Amino acid sequence: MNGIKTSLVAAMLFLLINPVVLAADIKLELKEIDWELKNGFSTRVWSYNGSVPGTPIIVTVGERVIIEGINHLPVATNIHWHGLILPNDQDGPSRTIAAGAPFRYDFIVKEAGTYWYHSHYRPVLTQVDMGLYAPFIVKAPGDEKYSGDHTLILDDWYLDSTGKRLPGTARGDMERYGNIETVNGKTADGIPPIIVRPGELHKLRLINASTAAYHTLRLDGHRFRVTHTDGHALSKPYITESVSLVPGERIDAEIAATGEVGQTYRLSNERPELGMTVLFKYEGEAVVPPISSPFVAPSSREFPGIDNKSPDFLLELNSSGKMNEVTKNAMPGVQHQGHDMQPGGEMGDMQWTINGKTFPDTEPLKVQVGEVVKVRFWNKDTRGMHPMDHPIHVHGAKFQVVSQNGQKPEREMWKDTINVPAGQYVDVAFVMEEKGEWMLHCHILDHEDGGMMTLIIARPDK
Ligand SMILES: [Cu+2]
Repeated sequence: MNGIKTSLVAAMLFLLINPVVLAADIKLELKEIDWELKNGFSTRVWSYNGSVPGTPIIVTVGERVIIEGINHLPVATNIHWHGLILPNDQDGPSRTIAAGAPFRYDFIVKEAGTYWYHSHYRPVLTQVDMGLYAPFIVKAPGDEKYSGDHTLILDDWYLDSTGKRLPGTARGDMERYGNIETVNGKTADGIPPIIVRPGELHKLRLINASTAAYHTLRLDGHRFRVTHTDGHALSKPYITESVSLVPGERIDAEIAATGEVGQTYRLSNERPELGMTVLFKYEGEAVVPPISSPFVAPSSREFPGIDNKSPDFLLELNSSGKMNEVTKNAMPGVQHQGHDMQPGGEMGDMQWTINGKTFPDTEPLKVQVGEVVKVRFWNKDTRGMHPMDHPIHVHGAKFQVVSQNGQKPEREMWKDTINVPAGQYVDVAFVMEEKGEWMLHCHILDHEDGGMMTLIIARPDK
């Protein structure tokens, strides 16, 4: 009895001294497994907790997240919390997890939205292509009112008929593209259908984890109401027939269930023959009245006067025909693990540059914490046979898209990854909230590993 009293007192004292913090404890074990993409068809992958995608981390805004784990992979790695604003020393690229080593991350999630986590250890292409990615969902108040809240994480794989990884690329390009496309690690009839009743309102959280492939999705007979881009709640949600996602991008969209009971509708990208199709099956009684949207649009967050500010930095994106060290090292390192995997196509001959240089020789952007910074990404990569778009991703900040090729966007746009089409320029503006060295790079991972990356160095004083 006394023992119980003592431990109760101890517990109360503990609570008095330590304020109660809602904390999510996540355990992650990185390991190599065989993963079934559909019935009877498997491939060797690297995983977080034995699945691809890895264990989804689902938390609420303001929550403290403690992630502990161990790396059982035969290689070093790290984990990047893509899109989250957090202290620099809690983000992947600033700390390496050696093969066999334990790790711990501890941070507070500041903003609701759809994010993801993935390896950022170079060659990043190898690690993400092997399956090291998973959703990171920060729920907002009201999300529980949706009839269904579905995270769909998109990827592609280049495999032979036995599931063995093929070198190179399935398309006649330099980047690594697959011949099999997946939703949540499953392809074709391996993808479970979404069951829908008329009148329901479903939320889709779309994440493009492909290393190079772009995906444009349509849902037969339905339209998307886009509420978030890259985890940012839109001040003006909009309705569209299709949604496009470049590598690294996320879109949250509502689907109003206006179909008919007994019917099935297909959500597919532009290459349904590769297996990226989710069936929406209508079953059961209609919901009357129809579910209305719980989404509350925030007010505008545009930077005042940003249109007229001239860019603080100009980053010219380009390519040239040389090989860099990361690219050279990527292939032997992977072959050593016995996967016969190589980076995409002829990437080994290419160098992808920012202002004529490849990482780590690129010039960093030196900025002050809290100051508004405007950057122009200018894609000069238009030469010859292979003009390339470059989806540019910034760590540690969300940016306002100020203009695209000199035109103000149709509606307010905040993102952490933006496509910069070949020959065009995009102006963005952001504030770094956390000090440290943050990365800025192309999210076509062949290009990132091939040098198209630099640092944003944020200091309290310049
Ligand atoms: Cu690129």
